[in-house]
Amino acid sequence: MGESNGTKIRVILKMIQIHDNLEPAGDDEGEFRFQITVSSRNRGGIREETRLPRKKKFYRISDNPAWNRLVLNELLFEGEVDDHLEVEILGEELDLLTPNDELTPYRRTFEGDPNTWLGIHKPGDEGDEDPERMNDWWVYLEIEKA
Ligand SMILES: [Ca+2]
Ligand SMILES: [Ca+2]
Ligand SMILES: [Ca+2]
Repeated sequence: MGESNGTKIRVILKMIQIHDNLEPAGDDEGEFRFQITVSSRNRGGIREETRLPRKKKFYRISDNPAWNRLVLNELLFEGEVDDHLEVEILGEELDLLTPNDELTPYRRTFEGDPNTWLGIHKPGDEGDEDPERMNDWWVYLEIEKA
């Protein structure tokens, strides 16, 4: 096998921030749920799926800049990888009378030495093409050594 010196990491969704609640004007809060997949082609294939919220149907989140943050600190993955990790977060805003609305999918691929991935991946630290800085919502993702 010869692949025994991988790096054990934890992937944590620290916080999200909603900039468009995907509701008609005047409705301050959307009802959001998230489907998250952390995967890797290492170790014969890794796939960890998380549904948030875990215990209720949705989070109510406003897009008012004064209170549009939701602190989560949810562990999405813990395990050993060698040189590849993908994180996908699909957000859905629930509606009763019309089809649900979807947030822009968040997708990021990490490659190379996992030690170079460590830290908080957040909006605004990578210029115009920042993957965490989407038009309708922002993602704060932490990768730490386990
Ligand atoms: Ca809606
Ligand atoms: Ca709604
Ligand atoms: Ca970033």
